[in-house]
Amino acid sequence: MSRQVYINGKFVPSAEATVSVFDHGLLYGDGVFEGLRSYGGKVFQIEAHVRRLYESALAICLEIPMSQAEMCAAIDLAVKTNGIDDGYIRAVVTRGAGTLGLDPNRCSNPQVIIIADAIALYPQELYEKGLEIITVSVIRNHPAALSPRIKSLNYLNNILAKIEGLRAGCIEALMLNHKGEVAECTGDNVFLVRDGRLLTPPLDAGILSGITRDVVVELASKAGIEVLKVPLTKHDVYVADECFLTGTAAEIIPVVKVDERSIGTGKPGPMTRSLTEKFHELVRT
Ligand code: PXG
Repeated sequence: MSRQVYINGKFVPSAEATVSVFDHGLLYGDGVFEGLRSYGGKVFQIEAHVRRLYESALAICLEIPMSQAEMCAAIDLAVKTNGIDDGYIRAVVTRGAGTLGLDPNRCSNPQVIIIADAIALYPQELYEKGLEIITVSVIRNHPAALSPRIKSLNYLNNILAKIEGLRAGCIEALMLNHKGEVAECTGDNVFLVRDGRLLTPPLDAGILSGITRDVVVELASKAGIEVLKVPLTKHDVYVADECFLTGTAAEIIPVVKVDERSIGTGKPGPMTRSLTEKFHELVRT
């Protein structure tokens, strides 16, 4: 179905929504993005996503030519204009067209793009049975080289990890950081359950500050579950009672096997199930 795509303040049919081949977003991955989701026509955690988009932009010295409130309104409008209930929204800001050189000061026209579309969900079977993942050799970007907290248009680090995972038959891949600690998956944050407590790597493990991660931490805390943001090793994963991933697209998805080792009982565990129920309740209200 042809979508109306927001580009620089206007809605145009998707075929006409184009950017220049001189855009530094294309030439260098110089730009930032967000992936959001709508439930029943309402965009979930819109302020948090827009805030992270502006923080990513700030970190790469990219000035977005509209306010956060205007961005929220434009995202809402993109969902309404396309008549979307349960959908996926991609907000992109590129550095804009410049010269064939790195200098961002030669780009004067950042492009603001919002695409609202249907959501492509993981098969339901994966939620019931759980995922099998592997640890890949590609480590997460060193924070001193390119902070994983920036959701930039350069996702090659994650794509290389995803390729390695896919070639091993896994749709998600576990990435370690430069210290060998557990960081995150290619598009999802990681949680473990051990002795009734919830464990997840801290931000300084070099990960994206996931919005679903924050929501899950809050749901768990409200339910009286102790949550620890602590450095984790592969060993911690292997001996965990439960493991699950969180992300805008995946929501909460159980992991039952890591590097060919069964996690816990080898089936989605009770805390994963209970947090998933709470998450579904939250997004449906
Ligand atoms: N880590 C990374 C590297 C991500 O890219 C997450 C964690 C989870 O963050 P949120 O804020 O979504 O809970 C992400 C987000 C896609 C897709 O199309 C990927 C993400 C989000 C939406 C869609 O694969 N990644």
